Amino acid sequence: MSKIALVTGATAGFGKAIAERLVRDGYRVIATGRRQERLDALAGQLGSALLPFRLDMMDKAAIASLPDALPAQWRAIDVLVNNAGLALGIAKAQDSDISDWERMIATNVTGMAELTRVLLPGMIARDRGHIVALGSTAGIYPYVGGNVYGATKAFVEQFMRNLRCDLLGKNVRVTNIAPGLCGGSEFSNVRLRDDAKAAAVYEGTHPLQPDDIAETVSWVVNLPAHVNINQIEMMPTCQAAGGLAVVKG
Ligand code: NDP
Ligand code: 8X3
Repeated sequence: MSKIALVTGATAGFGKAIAERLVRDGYRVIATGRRQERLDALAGQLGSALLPFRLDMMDKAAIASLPDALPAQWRAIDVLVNNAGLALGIAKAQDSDISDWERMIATNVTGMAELTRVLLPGMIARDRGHIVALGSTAGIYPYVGGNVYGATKAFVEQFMRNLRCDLLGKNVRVTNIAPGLCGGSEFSNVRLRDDAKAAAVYEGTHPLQPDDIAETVSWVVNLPAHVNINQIEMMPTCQAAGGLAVVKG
């Protein structure tokens, strides 16, 4: 029987590319997100290897009941890809909208951690599993306007590192993938709420693409079971860290 992967945020960007790639790799994939029509379109494209399952990462009750809500033949999840997430706004902290902060924390931190918690006992009982998360270079390198978004991704990184400690001896692998600038997704459209400004972010650059992320996920999950990749930090060649800032005068 083929392995089962659950990919959150599979309606766009990285998640869609990861779902497509894992189906090509021979997995059966549970694709989640809020936009049902996109999940249905993906199922139409990928056939019976893909199960569309609507899940809002801010809906605690839906997350808690997820294992029982899945069809019986889809419950033995081998790989969880914690991909769903978002940035909202680029304002400095003092000018930010608190409701944007709440949505980022509810989705990127609370929902991600709760879904992981709900699926871990099954993986431990079956003595196999892999939790993969999409962190970000924003969780490693600070930048102006990154405030709560970057902090949610720092949470993702440290949560994954701590899970490695808790799961030692349980044959459940844990990997954080932290990409930098990546185009070809809706990330900046969602963040900036302006398609022209979103397009301008990538003008004159050659950013990472969702298929680069999918390739990386495919590599880490298909390694032999005794190999655990703890963390991958990846950037496009056109990007590097910018150094520290100093105010003079
Ligand atoms: P997209 O905006 O293209 O995709 C985000 C996905 O997350 C969508 O499928 C969306 O589905 C889902 N999502 C958002 N909120 C919720 C929610 N409340 N419940 C369920 N699903 C939700 O972004 P990317 O593909 O670029 O980003 C994917 C991940 O990678 C994110 O965690 C992001 O922070 C991270 N990342 C992105 C980088 C980039 O430069 N693009 C770089 C580093 C990390 P729907 O709206 O249908 O619910
Ligand atoms: C996305 C990368 O630098 O736009 O997580 O925050 S960045």
